[in-house]
Amino acid sequence: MSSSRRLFFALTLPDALQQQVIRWRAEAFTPEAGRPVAAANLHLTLAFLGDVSAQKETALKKLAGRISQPGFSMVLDDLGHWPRPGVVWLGTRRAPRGVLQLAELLRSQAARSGCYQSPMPFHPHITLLRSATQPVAVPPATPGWTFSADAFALYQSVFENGRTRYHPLEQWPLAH
Ligand code: 2AM
Repeated sequence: MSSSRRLFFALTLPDALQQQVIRWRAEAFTPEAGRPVAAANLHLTLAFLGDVSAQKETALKKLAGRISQPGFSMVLDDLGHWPRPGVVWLGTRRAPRGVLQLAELLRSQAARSGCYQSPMPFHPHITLLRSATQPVAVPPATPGWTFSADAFALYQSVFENGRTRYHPLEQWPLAH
């Protein structure tokens, strides 16, 4: 019997940066602003795949393994609030070409493999708060962390015991 899993490609935040972000977040937002994403769940989605069969997952992993791209760095100097999905996010004012190229490639491979891709333009972001549907006082600036990406990963989204967790399934290096 074949089963499907809910998958996405993403950049992993290094542990130290996850900790810095959650410490800052606790000061920067009131508890009413939204529901904080757990430190271990902080990531930057490159391509959302939805529910994927085992066969399609194997094909997508093979395609991902053929990607040869240099790593890149980005300054996390942007913040925003999308009231409709109820998301407060951390991002960058100047997305490096590397992140746009990698996302474009993964998204076009996903589309060609039959995974629906949103027509909305890719906006690289790290979701900080969810259920943020009311107006939120967004701080004027971030500490301006630098995030260096030297790999990307395929994640499974698992909902168990009332919470969502993201499990890395496989990781591929970005060349130096
Ligand atoms: P979000 O953080 O902006 O909600 C796992 O759910 C990841 O995939 C999250 O980063 C989420 O983005 C993204 N995601 C979930 N559903 C999506 C969809 N339908 N289209 C694009 N991205 C989605």
